[in-house]
Amino acid sequence: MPPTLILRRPFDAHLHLRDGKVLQAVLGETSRDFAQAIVMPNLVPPIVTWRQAEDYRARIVEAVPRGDRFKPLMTLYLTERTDPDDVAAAHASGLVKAVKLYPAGATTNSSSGVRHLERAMPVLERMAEIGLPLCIHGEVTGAEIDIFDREAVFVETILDPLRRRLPDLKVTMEHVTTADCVDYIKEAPAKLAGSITPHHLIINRNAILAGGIKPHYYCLPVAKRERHRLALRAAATSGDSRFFLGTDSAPHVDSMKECACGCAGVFNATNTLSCLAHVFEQEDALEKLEAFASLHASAWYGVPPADETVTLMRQVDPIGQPGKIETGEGQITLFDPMFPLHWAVQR
Ligand code: OTD
Ligand code: ZN
Ligand code: ZN
Repeated sequence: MPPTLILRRPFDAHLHLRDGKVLQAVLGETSRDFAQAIVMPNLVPPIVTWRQAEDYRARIVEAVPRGDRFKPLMTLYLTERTDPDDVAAAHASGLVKAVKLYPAGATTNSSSGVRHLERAMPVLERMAEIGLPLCIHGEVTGAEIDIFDREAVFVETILDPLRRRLPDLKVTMEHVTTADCVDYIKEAPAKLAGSITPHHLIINRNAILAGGIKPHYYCLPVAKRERHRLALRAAATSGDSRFFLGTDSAPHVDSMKECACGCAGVFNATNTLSCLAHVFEQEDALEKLEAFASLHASAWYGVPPADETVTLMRQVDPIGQPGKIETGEGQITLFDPMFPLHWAVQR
């Protein structure tokens, strides 16, 4: 019998599903392995209201391939005009599990995001009262700040003051990429957690730039130096419940990435579990994988973990990977970890 891992079906705490043909093409890549996911609201135009989230959820549910059981957990995109009552009602209905803060201009489809945090304070105060988590794309946007420093500067100049002002607000720092942010989360007394992507556990910034420019490794926050990657691996495999999987699987068709101004995003849904098993095995922490991928985020968002399980087996030969998936709008390239994967999800 080959080495086998049985996990509760995982929880992806940060997922981009898009809409239309791309939604149809990518959803099965997640629903095949995952029981549930926190779905990002950065469509064009974004999902801002309860009503929009309800309609988007219906489109996702409609697109789930037959035979898969998948629960989309919805978020609202915070703007300076968001109505606190609408947010509270969407939360009370059970539909919305978090609100997402994109500093305007920080990442893909963030132009409707927040320019002056002060203007969003009434919503944030209400969220602190009702216990609704805020998910944050934690990067400052000022052109004067080096792109590799934008997360660390955000933690110091925005996140820390916000948490001091609203200590009851539950905050998820999304896609943590720096040792600075890992340390900040570990030191926080409460109400703060961080999601970590598979790709930030695997690549450092050399993957993007050394030996030629590799657009499929470009995402935001951009991958950092090796010491940061090692800090992320230590956090993910530590068993600390404040760190959990958020894949940030962010599909873009190849023509949008392989060009003079390619957009940010790594599509990894298809091989996330194989990549994670590889990383956790390397770190001698396979027994911590279920907590990271399936349990910590469920507890944080107050959603029961899945009853069903998923089984991974370590096979001698590398698993076959598609490389690209087809959509009605072009091909999407799958994240290539640059090493052979041996953990196969049993289907
Ligand atoms: N990062 N791309 C996208 C989102 C994320 O910041 C993120 O959450 C996207 O394409 O939506 C990316 O690089
Ligand atoms: Zn983000
Ligand atoms: Zn994202």
